[in-house]
Amino acid sequence: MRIEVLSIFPQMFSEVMSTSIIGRAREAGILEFVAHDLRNWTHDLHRTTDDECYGGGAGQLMKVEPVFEALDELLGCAADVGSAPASALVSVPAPTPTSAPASAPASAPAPTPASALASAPAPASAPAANPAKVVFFTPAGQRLDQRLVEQLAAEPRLLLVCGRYEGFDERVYSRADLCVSIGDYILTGGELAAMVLADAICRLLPGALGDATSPLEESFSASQGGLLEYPQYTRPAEYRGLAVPEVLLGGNHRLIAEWRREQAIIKTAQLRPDLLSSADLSASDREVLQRHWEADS
Ligand code: 6GU
Repeated sequence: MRIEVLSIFPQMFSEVMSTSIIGRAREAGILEFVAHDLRNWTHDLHRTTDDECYGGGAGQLMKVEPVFEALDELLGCAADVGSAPASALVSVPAPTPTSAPASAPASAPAPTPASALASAPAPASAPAANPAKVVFFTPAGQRLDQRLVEQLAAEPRLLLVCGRYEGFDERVYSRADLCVSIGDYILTGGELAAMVLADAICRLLPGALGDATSPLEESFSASQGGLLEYPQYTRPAEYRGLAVPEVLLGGNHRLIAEWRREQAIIKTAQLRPDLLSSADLSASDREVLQRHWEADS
């Protein structure tokens, strides 16, 4: 899968997109990532991407032209973005096992040297043959949840457009396939939201996590019927009077599976009862829930 971002702060992505599971997924070629600097599609000396609001009001808006021109180029051109002028890219190269120590400056705001781009491996599928789904980040977007993450993780190519200031000129949204928000609060820009989405997607990509079954087991995943995950424990079996439930210490896998399902239901009822209405519950799950409510009342 290929994820591209369009931002006036492409360097914000360097560390997050090079660390831990995401970094390894990029090294392994499971995830391709490119951060594009929106300022490369400006035409004035100051590389202006914002302007004041028509009709008055505080704050600046993201201008419409750089976004349109960037999308024209990134979506429309026959050539891969890697063959675009180096000045039009701030690529965040995949980390290599031999890469510089963590204390070395992350890829600087300055454009990536052409040599780094030239040496980057050719993407598995050129974007021209790989139409992107264009996602804008805005507090007015569709609320991100695991279901949406799963849908987007199935796309071959995403182009994530991040705004700053008070948002975008409304006309840019005519270029959006989807607008996404990560919650009911206001961030200073869409970059962190884009990283949240990229992180949540990356761990679903086949091979990204060591244990292939783990993304299926946790909270919110469709395979868990939309419940919170059951409680988990590791050694020691008792710590400061806090004991690991007995059933987990025995090796009876059927009993353990039953206990876990029951705990997932009870935990969801206690902490996120709103999830129960859309959860996929069997008749015996409903009995567990009934017993929990009776015991609780
Ligand atoms: Cl996507 N952008 C901004 N600026 N604020 C947000 C958000 C996005 N999602 C929640 N708050």
